[in-house]
Amino acid sequence: MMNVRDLLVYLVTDRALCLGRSLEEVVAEAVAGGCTMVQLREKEADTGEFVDLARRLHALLKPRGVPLLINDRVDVALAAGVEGVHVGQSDMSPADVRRLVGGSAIVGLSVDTEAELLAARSEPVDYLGIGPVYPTQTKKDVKGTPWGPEGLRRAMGMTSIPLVAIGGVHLAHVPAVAASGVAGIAVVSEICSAPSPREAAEALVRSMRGGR
Ligand code: TZP
Ligand code: MG
Repeated sequence: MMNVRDLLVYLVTDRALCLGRSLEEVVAEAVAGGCTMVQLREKEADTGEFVDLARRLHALLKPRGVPLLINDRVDVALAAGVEGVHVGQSDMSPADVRRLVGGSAIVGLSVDTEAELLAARSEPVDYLGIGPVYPTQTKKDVKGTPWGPEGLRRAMGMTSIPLVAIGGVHLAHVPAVAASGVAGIAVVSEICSAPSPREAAEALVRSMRGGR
């Protein structure tokens, strides 16, 4: 079972944005800085490479108690024995994912629009990734207009599934995003491309906790 607190500062990986550093290095730093969950997102890797990467990250994360999710690929998640899977609207349905991974795995779903958010309310998922919150260069095929903090606040009134805000979230946005009541933020570039992923994660965690 997922602990909602694990959603607080959620790192979604993109190797191309790691400034030449290895993914293991960036993830280890992010977790040292307090990042609470990690999603391995690989759009180009061959299956064998994807599973190897997942195993290596899992070996690093499991002893630290940080859940690892796999983007899209249930088979990769099962092979590597990680904590869960995150799917988008055109991937395997959450119900099929749930049947394959079982009741105790973490399953997340992306929602881009209000219609998707409403439809997701009956899905067997642990959280919804809602985005984009702000414009982003990291994902080119995002649908809909950015939600903004006001949109997130409205979304909070439309579902009881925990929400994680994704897309264009940078440190300066965190107070407004956190004030909307979402359970967490998910970031790619703010951590992967930071000069110090550890310090970037620390700052995000501190700000999500209200600057304390
Ligand atoms: N899904 C919706 S927006 C996005 C994903 C994977 C990219 C977010 O990247 P960044 O760099 O945090 O804007
Ligand atoms: Mg997908």
